[in-house]
Amino acid sequence: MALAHLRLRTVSSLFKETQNRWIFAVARANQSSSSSSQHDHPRILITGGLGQLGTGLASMLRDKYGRDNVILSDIIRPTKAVKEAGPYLFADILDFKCLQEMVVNYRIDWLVHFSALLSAVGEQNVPLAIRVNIEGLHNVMELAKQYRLRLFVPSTIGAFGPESPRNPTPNLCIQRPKTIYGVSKVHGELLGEYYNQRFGLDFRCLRFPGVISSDTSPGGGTTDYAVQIFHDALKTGKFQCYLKPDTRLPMMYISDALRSLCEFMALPPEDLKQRTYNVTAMSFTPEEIVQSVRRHVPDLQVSYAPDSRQQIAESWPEVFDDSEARAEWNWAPQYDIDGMVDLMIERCRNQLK
Ligand code: AKB
Repeated sequence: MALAHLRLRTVSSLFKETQNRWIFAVARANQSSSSSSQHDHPRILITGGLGQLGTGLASMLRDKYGRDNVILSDIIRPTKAVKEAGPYLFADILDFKCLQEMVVNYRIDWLVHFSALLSAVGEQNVPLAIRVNIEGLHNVMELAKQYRLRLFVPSTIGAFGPESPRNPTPNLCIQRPKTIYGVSKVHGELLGEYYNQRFGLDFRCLRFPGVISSDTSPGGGTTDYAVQIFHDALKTGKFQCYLKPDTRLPMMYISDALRSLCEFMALPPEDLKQRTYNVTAMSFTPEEIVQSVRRHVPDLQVSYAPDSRQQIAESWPEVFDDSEARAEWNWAPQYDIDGMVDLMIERCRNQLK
C-alpha cells in the first residue's frame, strides 16, 4: 500500500514536472513570438488621447506601426476627424476593469499614459488632480505589470522645485515640487523606477518642458502663455501675459517632443541606462518670444499681469540639462525659438482662414 502510494506520487510528480515544463516552453514560445511582433508592430494604447500630445503622437505612431495598431482613448467625445483617423475608444483611467478589457481585447503591447491635470488647473482642484494623476497612474502601472506592457508616462520640468538647481537643472538632483502636479509626477517617476527594479516593468519616462503646439487649445499649464500668444496676436493684435517679462522657462516644439517619445519608446530595453530622462529644445522668456513673434506681427501690443502662475514658474527650472538623453540615446531637437515661431504663425494663420 505504502509502495503503491509512493509509486503513485512519483508518477504524479513526474507528470506535474513534465506538464510544468510544457507550460513553461509554450509560455516562452509565446513570449518570444509576441516580443518579436511587439518590436515590429506593437499595439499601442494612448490614454488621455485628446489632450495636447495624443492626436499628434497617434498620427506619428500610426505612420510607423500601422493605423489600426494605435488606439487613442479618452473620456471626451471625439471629432469626426479623430474618429476617421483610426481606432478611438472611451476609457476612464479611474476604471481598472475598463482598461483591463481594452488591454486584453486589443492585445495591447505598449501603453502611453497621457491622462493628467496640468500644473495651474491641478491647483484649482487638488482632490481631482490626486484622483486623475495618482490613482489613474496606479491603475496603469498595475495593468502594465500584470500584462508585461511597455509603459510610457510623461514627467515634466514641474517635477522640480525651488531647491533644485534651476540653471541648468540636471537629470538627477533634489526634487521638491510645490504643486500637486509636480508631486504626482515625482511619485510617478519613483513608482515606475521601483516597479522596474522590483518587477521588471519596462517603465519609460521623459521629463518634458513646456510643449508648444497649434493642434489644441492651451490646457491649464503654466507654460501655456507661449501657445496663447499666437492665437491672440493673430486674432486681436494684443496679448496679456500672466508671467513677468523676464521669466525664463524651458520649451519645446511639439514635433520635437513627439519625436523624442517615439525614439525613446523604440529603444530596446537593454539600451536604456536609465528610466527617466530630461529632454528639451530651448529656453526663453515672455519678452524674448514677443520679440520673435513681432517679426511676423510687428504691431503686437503686449501687457503683463502676473498671477498665481508666476509663483509656479519661479519654482521651475530656467534651463533644462538634457545632456544625458543626448549622450545615451542621441536625442537632438530640431527647432529653436525662431524656427518654432515661424511654424506656429504659419499653422495658426491657416487655422484662421
Ligand atoms: C504645465 O505648464 O503645467 C505643463 C508642463 C510644463 O508640464 N505644460
